[in-house]
Amino acid sequence: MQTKGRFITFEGTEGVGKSTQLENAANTLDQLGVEFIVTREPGGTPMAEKIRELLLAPREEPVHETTELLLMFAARAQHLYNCILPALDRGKWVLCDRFTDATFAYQGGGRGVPKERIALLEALVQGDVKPDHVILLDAPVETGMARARQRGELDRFEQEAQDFFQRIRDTYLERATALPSKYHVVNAALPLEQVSASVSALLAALVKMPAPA
Ligand code: Z5A
Repeated sequence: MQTKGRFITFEGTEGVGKSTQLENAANTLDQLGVEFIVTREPGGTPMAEKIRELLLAPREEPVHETTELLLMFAARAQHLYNCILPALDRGKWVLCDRFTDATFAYQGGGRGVPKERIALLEALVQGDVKPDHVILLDAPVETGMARARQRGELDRFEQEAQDFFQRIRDTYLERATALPSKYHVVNAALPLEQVSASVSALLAALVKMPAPA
């Protein structure tokens, strides 16, 4: 059994099933005897969760794209150094609901922030720390929106229009195409049992793979 920690992130547009699949992934790793933590962005520590509240709350004051970008990375720094890295150092796997790919997709693709600017902050905050594997749950934007909207009140991001989420989906898929060894695209439009089976099989394969250097 491979015991060295791995950093696995779950990404996708809203409502594709990240929370559902994180639960499934946790059950799978439990059955495989792997020690892990489950966490999320923005958030994951008490202070980063406060920043999440600031970011998600609908508000009348327009939020400048630079404010949004810096708050995402402020929360990430807190989360990375106080939660993710200590867990990896203890040999645990980290299953994280979103990470910097979401910044490239939402603030980059969605809001139009140049990706070079995001890459600068990524290097500043993370150094060379990046996820070992990204599980990209991909589904047509309308499918995810319909699922998410069943939940009731919409947060500040969920209030955006469909073309915002289409640019986000396109950005995720571009990133996945550019680095297929790291990004695992799962068809999240399929029935839940099939998506869960794909994610579980993927994790079982990753457990058998040697840990990245
Ligand atoms: N954000 C950002 O802009 N920049 C960043 O750097 C980061 C984040 C890190 C918070 O994220 C917001 O922050 C997010 C991007 C931004 N905003 N948006 N949009 P979040 O992850 O907390 O919020 P979310 O993306 O909106 O996730 P979500 O709405 O909670 O959806 P989900 O976790 O992907 O889906 P779910 O809750 O698992 O499933 C939704 C429903 O669909 C639920 O009823 C399930 O039972 C059902 N479901 C799930 N899978 C299936 C299948 N296969 N078939 C049928 N029904 C299904």
